[in-house]
Order: sequence, then structure tokens, then C-alpha cells
Amino acid sequence: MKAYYYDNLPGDQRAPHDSGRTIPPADLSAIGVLYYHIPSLDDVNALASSRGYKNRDEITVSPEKMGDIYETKVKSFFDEHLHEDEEIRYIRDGAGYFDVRSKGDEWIRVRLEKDDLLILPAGIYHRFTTDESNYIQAMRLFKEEPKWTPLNRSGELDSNPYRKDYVTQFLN
Ligand code: KMT
Ligand code: NI
Repeated sequence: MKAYYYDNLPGDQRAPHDSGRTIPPADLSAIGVLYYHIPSLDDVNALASSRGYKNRDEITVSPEKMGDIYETKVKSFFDEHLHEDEEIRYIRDGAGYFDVRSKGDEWIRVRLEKDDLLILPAGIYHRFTTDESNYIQAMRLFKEEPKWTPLNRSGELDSNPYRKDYVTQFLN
């Protein structure tokens, strides 16, 4: 794992875009983003059940697996959005970037590789992209039925109860 401010320069979203300003894990936990390196699936299972997770799936994001829709998928994961559920992402192979909004509404880029696990709280604005290797295999864990629906950023979401809870808990 490596976390840093995104440089906001034009260019492929899959490039590192490393501004050189790194972020310590404590700054991530301050916005509700929790990071763990967990090589054992048993330990992931224990973490998931301790937090009340009941569902999971595995996804491979790559041109080999997705074919023609790969580029479209990668672009849509990169639209800024939130979910109404806490979600765990556990990287089984490959690598990718989760970008999350800082307290000051800047992008923080979190690079995840094999055995890295990230917990994103409900209501946080984020986006995802593969890196230049165009390959990631991830386990997605959900507390309840998979709630995929990405809600794209908009002023209307200011009154969404999950967004309001997130703002109250982490951005004040
Ligand atoms: C998300 O929430 O944007 C995703 O789950 C992206 C795909 S997981 C590698
Ligand atoms: Ni998402």
C-alpha cells in the first residue's frame, strides 16, 4: 500500500499520478478509510465476520476477462461516486488505485497490491482504476445483499442520509 495526494495532471487515469506528498495511514483512518495487509484468507474471514459481513464476490478487471467492455468499465469505475454501504476490497492479485476524497476535498490515491485490504465507509466519495498493468483480481465483501449502485457525486446527495452520516462522523 502506498497513499499520496493525486497530482491532478492530465494523462491516463492508470498512471501513478503521484504528487510526491505521501499520506500516513493515520490520515486515512481519520476519514474512515482503514487499511490492512492480510496474507491469510482465514484472517480476512475473521475480520469480515467480526464486522457482520455476510456476502462476497470476486471480480477480475482485465481486458482478457472483460473483453470489449473493459475500457468502458474502467472509465465508469473512475466516475466519482459513493455507496450506501460500508465495503471491503481485498486484493488477491494484480494492483489498482482507489482514490478517496480528503477532508479538504482533494484526491488521495491509495495503491493496493496483493493481500492488501481496504475498508471504505458508507457515504465516502471515491473512484477506482486499474494501473498500467491492466489487471486486478479482488474480493468484494458486503454486509448485506450486494448494493452495487454507485451514486455519482451531485449536490442532491448532500441530503442523502448515508452521506450526511459520513460527513457528521468524519468531516467535521
Ligand atoms: C468500486 O467500489 O468502485 C469498486 O468496487 C471497483 C471495482 S473493485 C476492484
Ligand atoms: Ni465504489
